[in-house]
Amino acid sequence: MIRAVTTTPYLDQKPGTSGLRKKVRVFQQPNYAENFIQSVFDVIEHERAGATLVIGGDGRFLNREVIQVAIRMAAAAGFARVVVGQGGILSTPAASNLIRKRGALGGLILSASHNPGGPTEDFGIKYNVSNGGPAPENITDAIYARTKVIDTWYAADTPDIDLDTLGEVQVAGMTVEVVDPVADYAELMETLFDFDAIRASKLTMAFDAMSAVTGPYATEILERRLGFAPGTVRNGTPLPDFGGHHPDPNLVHARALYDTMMGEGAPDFGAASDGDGDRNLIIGRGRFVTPSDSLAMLAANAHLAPGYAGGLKGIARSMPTSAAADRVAAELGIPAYETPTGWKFFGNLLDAGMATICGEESAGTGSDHVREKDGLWAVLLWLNILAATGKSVDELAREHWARFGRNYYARHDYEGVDSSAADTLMRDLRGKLATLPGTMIGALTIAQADDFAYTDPTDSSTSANQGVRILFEGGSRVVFRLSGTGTSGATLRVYLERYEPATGDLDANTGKMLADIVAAADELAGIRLHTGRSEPDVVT
Ligand code: VG1
Ligand code: CO
Repeated sequence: MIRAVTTTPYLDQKPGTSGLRKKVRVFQQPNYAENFIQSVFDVIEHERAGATLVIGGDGRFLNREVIQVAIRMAAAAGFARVVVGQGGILSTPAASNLIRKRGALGGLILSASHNPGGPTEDFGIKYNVSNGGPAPENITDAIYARTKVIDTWYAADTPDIDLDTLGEVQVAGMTVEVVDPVADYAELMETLFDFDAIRASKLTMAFDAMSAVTGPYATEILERRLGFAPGTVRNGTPLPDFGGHHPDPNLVHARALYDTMMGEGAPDFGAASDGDGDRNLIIGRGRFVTPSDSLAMLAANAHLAPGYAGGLKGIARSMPTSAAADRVAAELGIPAYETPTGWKFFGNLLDAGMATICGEESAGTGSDHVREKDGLWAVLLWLNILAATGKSVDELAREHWARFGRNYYARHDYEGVDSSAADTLMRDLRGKLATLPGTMIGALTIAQADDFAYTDPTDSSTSANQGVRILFEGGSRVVFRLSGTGTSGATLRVYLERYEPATGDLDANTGKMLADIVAAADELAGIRLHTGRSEPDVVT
């Protein structure tokens, strides 16, 4: 039997950079999750009959409850099959892979990614389309429009299913298949990388799963299949509140890993991932690699892995990501693309075969093997490169800079800023962009200042207001934008970059190298003035 439940719209269900993210207590309001899921199903009304839907999440608080709701609603919506990860678990890249492998219409990924979890923290729902990637803006806009007028949601009147037992069950005429969340993903990784060479290299490593979704994936792939020592994977059990930690693999929240890698007796290689498994932090023994540099170094060496032996078609990066990858693309003689922040903008380039590797400064790297960024993929590509070259991370980094020059880079985040103060800051900045070119700030001359707009080369769709860029003469720059993934107040992100040519100072302190750009950023945007903050909350 199908239940039709009358509801009223919530007006705050606009998907952000990566799906709908809110506090758990917001999701616990009557009909809140149901309204959003029904809005997704309404937008795909003409395609869903007889189709397959993938469902899974990062195991955070509310994961199981919302999965049960989504299964009942999918049955009412006419789906023929739901494929769900055992225990409700699917990392974001594993979900992307399953959607592609099963020819699914799409998937619901339940995660707030790098945001903390637990009863007082964050939850999220994201819809991915049939290529395995996040729904593009025309679809997220349609979902949002639907949430504003929705009046009914539908669900099969059935009990919860057993999410922990592998196999198939029927829910009101729909098949629900509970699958091993790791198996297909691990198999895909074996096709891309030389597992034998990694095993034979006798490299040592530490992987911090941050009590989030990558635990089971990393344990299976690193410890079981690649033979890394037991205990290589730390915090390997997914917990609903991530052990009370912030599952964001950066130098602040993955501090313990950083200390291990900088300390006595550090292993060769260190890495961490985030809540839903799509990010990666890379630290070699004694050498932190910025995500922007990691993208460039992976692209420069990808041909050493079997999956990329034929070379790359192109490299794409988000606008705030440093230009290090562009230099690699130029040398390889392949196109470089600059997209707005968020993985949804890479999907068309990957589908069209225009780019092979993509990345973001926020610790996201991936390729055309799925349509999401992929934390463990980046770790395995690094391991493959280390095994193939016999070099250390530090050696590879130094050689890279000696060849391409170095893009010193940092991101300063001001979190929990009053929203109207943040809006005023951005508005004032946008208001003066036209007057900036040619002016000097300290010793820096502004060459160009604009608000980044993107036209997708495959379908000509446009996205405006994607972040303010101030480009200085000589290749340095500062970028300002407001986060689209936060759940309280505003987060101002200030991206700082300075290019030092191969003949320049390649082993300097990043803070020192960026000091004049930091000062210029404050002078340009009035950060102290508007936010009352003298220091960022997080520097990555
Ligand atoms: C942030 C990052 C962005 C990333 C997004 C989703 O967005 O800056 O690069 O794609 O998170 O990543 P924002 O709008 O807060 O800057 V995840 O791992 O949270 O899905
Ligand atoms: Co994530």
